[in-house]
Amino acid sequence: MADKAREAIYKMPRKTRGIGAGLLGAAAIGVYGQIRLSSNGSYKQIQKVLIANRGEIACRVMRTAKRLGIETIAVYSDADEKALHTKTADKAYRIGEASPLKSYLKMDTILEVALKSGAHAVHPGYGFLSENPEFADLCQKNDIIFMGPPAQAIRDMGMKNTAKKIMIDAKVPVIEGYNGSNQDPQYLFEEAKRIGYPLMIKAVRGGGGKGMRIAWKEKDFFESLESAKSESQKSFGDSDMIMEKFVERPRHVEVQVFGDKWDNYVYLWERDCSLQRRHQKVIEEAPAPLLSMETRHRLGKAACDAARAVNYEGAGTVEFIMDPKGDFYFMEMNTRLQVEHPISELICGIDLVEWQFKVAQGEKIPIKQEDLKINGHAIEARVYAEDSAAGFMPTAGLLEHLSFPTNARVDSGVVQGDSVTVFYDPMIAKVIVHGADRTEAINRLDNALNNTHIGGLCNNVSFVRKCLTHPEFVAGNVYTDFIADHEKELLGKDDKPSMDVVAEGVIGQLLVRSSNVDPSKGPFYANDYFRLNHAPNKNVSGLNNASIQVKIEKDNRYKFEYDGQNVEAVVTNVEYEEENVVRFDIELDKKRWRSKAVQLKDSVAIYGIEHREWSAPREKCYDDEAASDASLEARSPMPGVIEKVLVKPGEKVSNGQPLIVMMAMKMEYSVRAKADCIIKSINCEAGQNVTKNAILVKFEENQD
Ligand SMILES: *[C@@H]1O[C@H](CO)[C@@H](O)[C@H](O)[C@H]1NC(C)=O
Ligand SMILES: *[C@@H]1O[C@H](CO)[C@@H](O)[C@H](O)[C@H]1NC(C)=O
Ligand SMILES: *[C@@H]1O[C@H](CO)[C@@H](O)[C@H](O)[C@H]1NC(C)=O
Ligand SMILES: *[C@@H]1O[C@H](CO)[C@@H](O)[C@H](O)[C@H]1NC(C)=O
Ligand SMILES: *[C@@H]1O[C@H](CO)[C@@H](O)[C@H](O)[C@H]1NC(C)=O
Ligand SMILES: CC(=O)N[C@H]1CO[C@H](CO)[C@@H](O)[C@@H]1O
Repeated sequence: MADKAREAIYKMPRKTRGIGAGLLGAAAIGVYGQIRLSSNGSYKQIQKVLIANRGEIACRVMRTAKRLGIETIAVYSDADEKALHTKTADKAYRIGEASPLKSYLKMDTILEVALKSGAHAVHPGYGFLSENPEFADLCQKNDIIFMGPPAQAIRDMGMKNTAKKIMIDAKVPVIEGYNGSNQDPQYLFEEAKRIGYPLMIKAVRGGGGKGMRIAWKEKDFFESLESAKSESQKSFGDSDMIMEKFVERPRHVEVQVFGDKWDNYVYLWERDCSLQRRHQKVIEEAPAPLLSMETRHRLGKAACDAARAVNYEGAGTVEFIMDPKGDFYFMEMNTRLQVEHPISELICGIDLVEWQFKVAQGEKIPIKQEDLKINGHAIEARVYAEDSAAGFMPTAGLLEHLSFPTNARVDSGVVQGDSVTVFYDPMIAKVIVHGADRTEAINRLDNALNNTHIGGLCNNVSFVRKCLTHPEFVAGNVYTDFIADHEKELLGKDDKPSMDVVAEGVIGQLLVRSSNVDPSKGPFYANDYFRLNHAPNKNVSGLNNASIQVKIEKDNRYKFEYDGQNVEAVVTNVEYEEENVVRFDIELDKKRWRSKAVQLKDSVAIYGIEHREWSAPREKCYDDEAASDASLEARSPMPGVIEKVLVKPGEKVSNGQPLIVMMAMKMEYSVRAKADCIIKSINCEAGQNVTKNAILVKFEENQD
């Protein structure tokens, strides 16, 4: 192909490019910007890809790359030297220290690795550099394909003001708000009055709920503004804010779109991601429940209009806010592959990462819009290391036990024995299922989560299951405040577990301990099991360390007392899987079920009717300050870095007032006063690392 012909195509208006290139034949495919050409000018495939990310998404991209015969290059920080993504790649390069700023966000270092390793393309995953136009440019300048949209599309969509303007021009529906350059707080306050409350204050460069706050009432305005600004400054190096009317009972509905270099755009239907906590998604499903096909097509078309308006290429997501009437408004476009992309893959029967490779190589989108049918229903649950009951605080620590269901798709970047660290997102896995319809998908996911066993680390598996099986969720009545509105049912503590739960706990402890009687004897478990019969009275720990005395009689009959009642359970089919894992059937009160017990370092985890860890107790995930006197001190609820100290010794503070701002796992958290009091001393300073439970502030007793 003569250079002149290529030049000609390149200069054609975008809309006609496809036609021009079509006339000139296949050899012309490799002409635009980033596409690599072999020396004779013919089109060259991506044969080696560097994944500029970590964790589950790095592993997920590698899976498709390997299937396509593409060589994979990983980069890793010191904290990830032994991580799954590092081990999975064909080659891996260290890029720096654990902190993202010193590794996964270092553009030059990553580019250097790409050049050194001969990568043809860089896949940025999500987060980190995925929506950084400078990085996209940098790759392009160095003749490396950036597997995302053109830098300009990232820029347009990254600046919320610009994005909104482009959407208005493209006739995509948007919502009322303030998007000006005057950032004077008093001016913003006046604008907020005009828009009305509740009001959303968002970082211009924000995303993923970072740098965003809702001011419910006028009196919250300045605190919310300050907090959003500081988080934005931290995350994006920019603190300009926009404000919007906050739609009550809104749904978060987003559309997966795809564009190629040939002016083709398709939508892969919508996802409902309404179930959120801390503005971050917990459960996502596709398609969105209770929408008419007519609305679905309108959404899809609006999303393609949005993508076309910025000359989008590759995988992207257009997010809409939808009111109960089904009217929707453009929120933002995420110019990358999303965390929840698998549910779209499942209902469309495609591999989005494969499409990314194709489109990045200059190929056309392989399927036409009219052939993209919705097949069944898919749901994804995000399994996090977090303490759902304690304000969804992220946790960190060792995954002492980890086993995943075999009847679901599980995208994860960790294995048993790995740690969840404070440096990165605390997501452990995404558990994804597909069903013929929504009901079937819900049941499958509940079952899959029942078989997602995590031991030694606080996690939200039980919480997610409660959401999933909540009657309102089952009915499809989802909206973004769902979790907050149903907090009581979803997070309420059951002080008194059922007899069944206690029975599996008690028996599981005995069985798993007996397997550890003498490990040197090898797996002759029957013997150990028998030994219990010679010492019929055993104490195990019950709830809150109460001791429960268990009598073991002939025929594997276990007797104990609970809550004033005599309990008698029969245990059968005991199977030791590994040295620390035992499965068994329990028969109690004409009921029979199977349970699993795992011996952890300081406790026994039971996965049966419930997932529960029995003492000798580890530290609780987060002290709800029962242990400390909230009127005398404020403690750090998690390990993290002190961001800002807002008070001084001698200062009088009132109940609820923020005292300290800290960052942990990329989230900002305010430590607040739990009573009216006077500050006695500040026991930390900005920039300092603190451990969980560290005393941050001490109070004097307030005399008035
Ligand atoms: C802000 O939004 C209005 C419409 O609501 C639009 O006319 C204006 O151009 C936007 N300004 C900026 C700076 O994006
Ligand atoms: C239970 O006992 C352990 C020591 O065996 C102790 O560390 C822990 O604080 C106790 N927990 C409760 C709730 O009493
Ligand atoms: C075992 O449990 C019984 C009954 O709860 C209690 O009286 C006894 O003190 C316990 N023994 C030990 C060693 O904890
Ligand atoms: C969860 O799994 C356990 C054991 O595998 C089983 O006994 C229990 O019935 C299951 N619960 C649900 C709701 O599926
Ligand atoms: C503080 O924590 C960071 C990570 O948050 C870690 O890299 C650093 O070594 C810690 N510094 C100190 C003094 O403990
Ligand atoms: C270990 C842990 O934090 N589990 C939480 C998961 O969610 C449930 C809510 O259903 C909480 O009660 C648990 O504390």
